[in-house]
Amino acid sequence: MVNAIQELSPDTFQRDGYLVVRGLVDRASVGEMRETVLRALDPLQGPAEFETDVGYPGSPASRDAAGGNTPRRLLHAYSRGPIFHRWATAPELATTLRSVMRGERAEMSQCHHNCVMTKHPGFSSETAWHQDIRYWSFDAPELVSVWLALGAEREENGALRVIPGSHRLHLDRGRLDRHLFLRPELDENRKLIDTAALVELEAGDALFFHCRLFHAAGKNRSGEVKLSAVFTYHARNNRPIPGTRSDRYPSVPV
Ligand SMILES: O=C(O)CCC(=O)C(=O)O
Repeated sequence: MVNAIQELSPDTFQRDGYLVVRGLVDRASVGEMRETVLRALDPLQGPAEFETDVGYPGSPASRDAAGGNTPRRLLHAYSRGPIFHRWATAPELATTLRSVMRGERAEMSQCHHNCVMTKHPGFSSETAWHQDIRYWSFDAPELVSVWLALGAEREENGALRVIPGSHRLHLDRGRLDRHLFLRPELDENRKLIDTAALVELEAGDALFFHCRLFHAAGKNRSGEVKLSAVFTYHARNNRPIPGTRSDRYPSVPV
């Protein structure tokens, strides 16, 4: 299911905090993932997070409002069928992760991401600039997420934007709002945001990104749902802090 990785530069990952591997997953496997997800969307098979749960700009005000039942992500993707099982623990993925984790073996966290993003036209919301690590608790803030596009991702349908190198910044607390999003009204944040790059992907492309990389995404203004499978990995020696949300389920060695 996973195509050989032609060339991969761990140095690029360490410098930019992300890298894109084109055509990583073959067409048939992407098709099987899409079918599994579309079946789970109609009728909706939980657990899911709804747009209204996050309250981001553009999300419906409540479950009773128009679009209030729009799922934002299908949770527990790892448990949603063998195709996700195989992808999340694919040996080729393990090799790539090992190279960006300085030689350590990777484990997949079942507690974070482990989802399929389902960005719907009409009722999707905007995700402001944030670092995923903000609510995660591990020995070290060194996790890597793998975002697999199950269709084309463009600005129009809410593709991710990233701030290259931002995983290496140490920002004063005042640069972030109460939910730990970058405060866009501050000049110094504006300058940082102006350096952002749009990550355009095709089906089967994968984005590897660091948990401290600032990223954001817009609404889906196209006519079709955008689907992306996202799993998060930590090195075997980087443990979740006992008793936290990051420790609810055991990690899966890859
Ligand atoms: O697709 C989006 O809206 C971004 C999602 C995201 O950044 C996240 O869940 O951390």
